[in-house]
Amino acid sequence: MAHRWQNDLTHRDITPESLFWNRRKILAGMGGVGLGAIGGGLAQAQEAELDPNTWEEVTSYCNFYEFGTGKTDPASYAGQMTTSPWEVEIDGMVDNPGTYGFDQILSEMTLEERIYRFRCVEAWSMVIPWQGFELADLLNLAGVQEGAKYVAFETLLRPDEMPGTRYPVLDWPYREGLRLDEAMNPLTIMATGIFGKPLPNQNGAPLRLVVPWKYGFKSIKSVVKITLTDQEPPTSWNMANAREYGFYSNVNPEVDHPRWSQASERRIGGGLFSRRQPTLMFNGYEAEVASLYEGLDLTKNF
Ligand SMILES: Nc1nc2c(c(=O)[nH]1)N[C@H]1C(S)=C(S)[C@@H](COP(=O)(O)O)O[C@H]1N2
Ligand SMILES: [Mo]
Repeated sequence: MAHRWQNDLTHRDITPESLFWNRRKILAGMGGVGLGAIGGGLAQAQEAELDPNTWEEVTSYCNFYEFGTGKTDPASYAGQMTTSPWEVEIDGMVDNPGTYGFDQILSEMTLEERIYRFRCVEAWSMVIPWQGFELADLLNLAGVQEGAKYVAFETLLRPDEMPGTRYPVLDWPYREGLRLDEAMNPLTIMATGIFGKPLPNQNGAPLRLVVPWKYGFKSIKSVVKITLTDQEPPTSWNMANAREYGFYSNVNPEVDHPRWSQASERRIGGGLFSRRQPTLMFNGYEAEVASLYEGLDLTKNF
């Protein structure tokens, strides 16, 4: 599919480590001198957005509650999940309902790279180079029927391979949903890889949703079911705590979580240089998606 949007992150931003450290040194040298400090501050804010994360960071610090609630549980336990063969059931208001094999889906889709900011509702973030295809292309393959308004997603539920699902942490299977126009937005992708390699199990192999302007929990992993519907679908975190997690869950620095501020975020990685940076409206994708929410009170529809 042709690009219908402009990315401000490019391959260049997946910087070789040596260059990365040099850039940090250059920035460190800019701070603290009169007017220069202002320029340095601005440059630093921009850098903060573009700093890449490493394979190690992206694959070892994860949320995948089916394998436990600890950040390193997915990397420890998701290896047991069988991801081949893999089938995705597409049903509801579509012309071509049925079971689609992962390889069959891949053969129909054009893979491309998308380097996106990724912002968890817990106020940490990364920059991740995904490979995948636009969800719209898959939905068009299934043939969305007139009257469909929402897309519902479900994750695999296989308790013998997913130790976390033996506990009622969430109402399993993990469920998510989007409005149809959000699902059809060109920024919304189904990812099959990171850093040019197939998705590791802990990151949602073999196929997961990525919605870069929403909090990370909307980006449901290891998807086995996609349903087109005219009703807003129930979603796991909203079912667990509707006061804290809304259906929309758009990244918004002005609407705080009841228990913490969403105005800033901790960029994962960087060790000594680990720092907080301002959270951007719609995670920096305002130009692409703000129009989806025109006239909607984002404080109420959080
Ligand atoms: N099925 C499923 N999908 C999930 C989750 C989960 O626990 N189960 N966690 C979500 C949350 S809270 C985040 S922040 C992202 C984390 O993705 P990553 O581990 O690839 O960074 O996955 C989301 N998708
Ligand atoms: Mo998250």
